[in-house]
Amino acid sequence: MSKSAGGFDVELPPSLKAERRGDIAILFLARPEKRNAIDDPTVFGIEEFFAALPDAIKAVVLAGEGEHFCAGLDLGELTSRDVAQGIAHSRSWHRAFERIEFGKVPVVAVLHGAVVGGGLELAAACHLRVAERSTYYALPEGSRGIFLGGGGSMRLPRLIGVSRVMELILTGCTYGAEEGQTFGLSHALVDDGAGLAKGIELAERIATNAPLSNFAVMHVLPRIAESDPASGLLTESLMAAIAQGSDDAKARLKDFLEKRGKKVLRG
Ligand code: 1HE
Repeated sequence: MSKSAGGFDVELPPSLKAERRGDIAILFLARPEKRNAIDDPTVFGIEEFFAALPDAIKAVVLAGEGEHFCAGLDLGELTSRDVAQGIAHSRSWHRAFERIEFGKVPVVAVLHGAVVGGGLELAAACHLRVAERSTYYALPEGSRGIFLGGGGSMRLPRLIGVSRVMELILTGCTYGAEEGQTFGLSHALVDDGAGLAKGIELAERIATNAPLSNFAVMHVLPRIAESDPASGLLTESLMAAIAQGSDDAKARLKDFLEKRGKKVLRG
């Protein structure tokens, strides 16, 4: 186990660091000297980390060290790949990011500074995004002569629509943190330096949910949303019955009915 694995039973490259805080894991992109650009070892490290998460971990926070969340693909690696290697490389990103999106537990990304190219694709694979005010978003693929390769063509249109993804790539424009919040790239917008605490707060809140509800949100809800309505509604009914039939749900409902459960209060 490498020193940077933070007690997790996984070998991490120097570009990743993990920490554990109770039932929350924090994974840092830790290559600030290259603005957390994602090279092959980082992609494989992300895949391994999420595949090997212990059952005791109930939510993950993903953040970046240094001034930027992530400068995207390591452009230095690109020059040496032929077409077949390019496909294999993109597929390796797909595998790694699927481990996040359809992994064991929800993942909260904490964004600041540049969230560009593959960095935005990585953020889009997470379930919630907290953005600090310094955050800006871009897809410079057009100017680099490349294309999305980390699942962004699938995930980003779901967040902001095909039209805005086109705008980002065709014009090379950037969206600031406020625009990102309005367009649906982030769920929370916080002051600079406050992102990690907010991300941990959300992860701790997620960790108190019933695991089966979190599973349904991660794995079933997105599939329902892409189903035809009849199949989607049937799947919803099946999932609802499975969830409410669990001992966990019964205990939580009993707690509420016997005045022990938390009320839903605005705050
Ligand atoms: C890098 C990379 C990188 C920085 N690959 N080395 N991504 C991009 O097109 C973004 C390219 N990066 C930038 O535009 C800027 O670096 C930033 C705006 C993110 C940050 O600027 P700054 O002034 O803080 O840093 P810097 O001086 O530009 O970079 C510091 C070092 O990081 C420098 O290396 P050094 O050896 O000269 O110190 C940079 O070369 C290095 N660096 N970004 C490699 N991306 C699955 S497909 C995904 C497709 C994409 O992601 S396309 C988008 C690629």
